[in-house]
Amino acid sequence: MLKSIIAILFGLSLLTACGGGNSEAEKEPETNTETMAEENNEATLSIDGNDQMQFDKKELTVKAGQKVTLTLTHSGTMAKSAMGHNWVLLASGTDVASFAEKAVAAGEANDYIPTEGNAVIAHTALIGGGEKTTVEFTAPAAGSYEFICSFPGHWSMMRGTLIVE
Ligand SMILES: [Cu+2]
Repeated sequence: MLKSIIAILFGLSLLTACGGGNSEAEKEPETNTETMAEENNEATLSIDGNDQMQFDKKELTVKAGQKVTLTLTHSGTMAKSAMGHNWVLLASGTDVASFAEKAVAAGEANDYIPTEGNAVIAHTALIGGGEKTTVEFTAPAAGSYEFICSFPGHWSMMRGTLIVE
C-alpha cells in the first residue's frame, strides 16, 4: 500500500517536472530570436594603438550592412603631434602606399585624411596618448578591406584587414 502511494507521488512529481520544462521550452526561442536580430544589425569593435606604433589587432570582422561602432584607444602617453593615431578604412583596390603619400600631404590639420578622392570608407579622428575616439559607419559589401593609421610613417606597421562576411 505504502509503496503504491510513493509510486503515485513519484509519478505526479515527474508530470509536474515535465510540465514546467515544456513551458520554459516554449518561451526560449522567442528570446533567442530577438537577441540574434540585434546582434546581426550592429557590431561593436575596439582597437588600440600604442607608443610602439602598433595596433593590437591585425584583423577585425563584421557582417555586410551592419551598423558598426568602432572605438580607437591610444594606450600610450606620447603627444598627438609625435605619435598620433587614427583608424582609416580603405576602399577595395586602394594602393596603400600612394594613399599614405596623399595622407601626409593633407597634413595634421586634416587628421592626415586626404581631402579629395573616395578611397576612405570611414575614419576616426587623430588622437594622442590617453585619448579615445569613436566612429560609426555601415559595413560595406562582403570582402576584405585594408585599414591603416595614416599618421606619417605609421601605415607600414599599423595596418590590418577588416573582413566583411
Ligand atoms: Cu599611428
